[in-house]
Amino acid sequence: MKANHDAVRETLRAGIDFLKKGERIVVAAHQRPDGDAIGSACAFAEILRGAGKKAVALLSAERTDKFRPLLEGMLIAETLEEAARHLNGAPDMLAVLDCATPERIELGKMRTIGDFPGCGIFNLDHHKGNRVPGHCNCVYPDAAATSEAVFHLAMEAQWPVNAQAATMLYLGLSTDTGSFRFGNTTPEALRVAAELLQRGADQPRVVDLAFFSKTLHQQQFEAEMIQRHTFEFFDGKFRIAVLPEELFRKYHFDMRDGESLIDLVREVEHVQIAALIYDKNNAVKVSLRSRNAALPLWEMATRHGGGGHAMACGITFEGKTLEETAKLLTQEVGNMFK
Ligand SMILES: [Mn+2]
Repeated sequence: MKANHDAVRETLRAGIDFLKKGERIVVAAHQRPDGDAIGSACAFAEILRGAGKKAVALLSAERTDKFRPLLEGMLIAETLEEAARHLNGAPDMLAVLDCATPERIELGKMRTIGDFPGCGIFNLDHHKGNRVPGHCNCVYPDAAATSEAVFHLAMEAQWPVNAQAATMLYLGLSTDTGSFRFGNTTPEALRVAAELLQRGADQPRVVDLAFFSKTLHQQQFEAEMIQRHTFEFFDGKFRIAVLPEELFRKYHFDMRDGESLIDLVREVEHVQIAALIYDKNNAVKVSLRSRNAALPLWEMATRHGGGGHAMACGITFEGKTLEETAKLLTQEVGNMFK
């Protein structure tokens, strides 16, 4: 957020002025919330309460389970009705955090942004191309996480960030940077992390829950994936995991816990390109990673209707089997090695 500092500051000031008009604020994030969605939403509600507002995070219970020990004492509502009870009345403002599109906002059963008539909509995010129709939009693609943007906003407003909020923001920042390993680990992200630790963020607990914990089933799933469903081509330069439905059923595994599976495929020495493919809703989902800047994937992915970044892409193939998809990808990658 340093690059165009004045412009960022100006947007933050406008955001703060807008938020000051709210009395009862519901803070929502994207569906199937990850660490940044949960962390930034909970922290933002906490910070707003510290600033004298009534505020509550609205999050569905199904995905907060993993981080439950961190969430004790946080004010979280699962439905809009429950949120209104916490606020002593209907909300007059809806803050949407870490969510790039209006369709993806988690607002409880059957609710949409249209169920908030007369509410001011505040949109705070770090996804490029964000199109949530906020009355006030603060979008920072340079921020590693929405949690980083929340911290800057709080500092600009001089709103206190207590230890609990710091822990939540640290959760968001560390998960969105893959524990400060991904390419979005900027000097600014590390500066904010340091500030959060200074304010009492519970780093050991965050790292334990986010990076050193999985269910036994998850670990067994991963072991079987590596042993039986991962294949190498081109002298080990291309490695692909082909995950059949039975494997998911056997270990009751949900791909929502599978964000780091591709890293297991990629991390073997000599691998240049890694792929992971599985069935979802009658289509084949593909995750692709390159470890070599001279082998960017974006062109190939977009040619097949996918997208993403140079080194990390996704594609969805309709009307193909897993085997057909694996064969096609192997051909495509083979051409890249020529
Ligand atoms: Mn995020």
